Amino acid sequence: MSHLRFHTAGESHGPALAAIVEGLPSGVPVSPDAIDHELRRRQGGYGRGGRMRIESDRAEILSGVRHGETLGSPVTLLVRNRDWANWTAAMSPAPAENAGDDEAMRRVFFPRPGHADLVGALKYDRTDARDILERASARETAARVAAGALAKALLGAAGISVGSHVVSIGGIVAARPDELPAGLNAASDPSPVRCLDGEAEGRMIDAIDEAKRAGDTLGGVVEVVARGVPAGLGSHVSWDRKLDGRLAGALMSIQAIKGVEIGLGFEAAARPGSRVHDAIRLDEAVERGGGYGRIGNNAGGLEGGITTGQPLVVRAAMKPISTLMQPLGTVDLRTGEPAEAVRERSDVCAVPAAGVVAEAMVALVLADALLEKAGGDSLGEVLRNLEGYLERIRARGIFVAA
Ligand code: EPS
Repeated sequence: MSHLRFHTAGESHGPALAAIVEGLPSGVPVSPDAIDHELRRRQGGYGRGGRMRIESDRAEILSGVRHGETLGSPVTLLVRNRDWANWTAAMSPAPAENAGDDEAMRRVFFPRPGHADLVGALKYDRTDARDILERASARETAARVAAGALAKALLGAAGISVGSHVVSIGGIVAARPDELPAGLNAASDPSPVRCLDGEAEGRMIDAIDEAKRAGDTLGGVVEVVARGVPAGLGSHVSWDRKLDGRLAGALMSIQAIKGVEIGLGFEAAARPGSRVHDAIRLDEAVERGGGYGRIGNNAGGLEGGITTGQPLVVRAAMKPISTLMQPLGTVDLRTGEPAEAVRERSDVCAVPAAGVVAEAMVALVLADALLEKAGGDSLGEVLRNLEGYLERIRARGIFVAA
């Protein structure tokens, strides 16, 4: 991301998480309530553990916003960890007086298979895997969601919305409605698993209960849909400018995400081309596609690394969380002796939350691509640039139609 950049910092049980977002134009409306709404959505979902009863995430805006609008300067967001109060000694930045007390320091010597614990400890030369897992934790995604809320504010001003729903949990697949609701989050958020299929929802909840009883965890698949995306974001000319690659990279960077599909995704590999590609037709109603419509959207709104003007449809597959209450075998990092992996309080299933995180990452990538196409120093300038471009591609569609 070169036009909109962001960084996060913070440990799961440290004082706070932070995000710095750089590159937003001035004049983007920022409502603290809208950021906190996204943070609340991320905290929800059936299958979350005890931590979410401790946290009540809110973003403090430390820079870059004045009187409800961005200034064009870097925006700093801070999300405090309430659980920090219980970890001040174990996570103290200052040298600890009782550093030799492994229990009080909450040191972790039994790395969890599937987590960054072991390879992180090897790579960073740590014996206490807590030095790794605190940052590898999906708690970090709270900062991404706060940053994503700013990207959504920019996109919203440009007529682009980003929503998501859960497609499957633990192998239980939701029936896909013929047409996704226009207000996707309004339809999915009320479901405890953010799923549009009420029947599958019940079975997903039962499966999460069953996994919890068995000391196990469940993964699943989420789908993100962006509407109002103009044709022409991203580019075909170089590998690192292709928007499908940028989206896939951003989604794969989310903790526990192991696969990404765009549109028909892997299914396309099994079909002949005639049943994959979306026929083109003139359709003046398709304003953001320049007057060109499609029969179907198997492409998921992307062709050649460029948006088509159709809804963008991307899915991300999350593996089951690696903290198991019935732990797998591991070794003691101090001695190499066989052991059981650490049992830390954790979630059974965080797939509903992963959808909200995936929305944030998609929004950040799209906002970056929008600024690349129609960038400006103020929101007004961005919107004028976007409108000028849309006018040009619309005129071209009408010309061909005439
Ligand atoms: C996580 C373990 C759990 C989750 C956490 C991610 O935290 P704890 O160890 O404090 O119980 O709740 O997720 C969050 C705190 C969050 O905000 O999403 C892990 O190890 O990845």
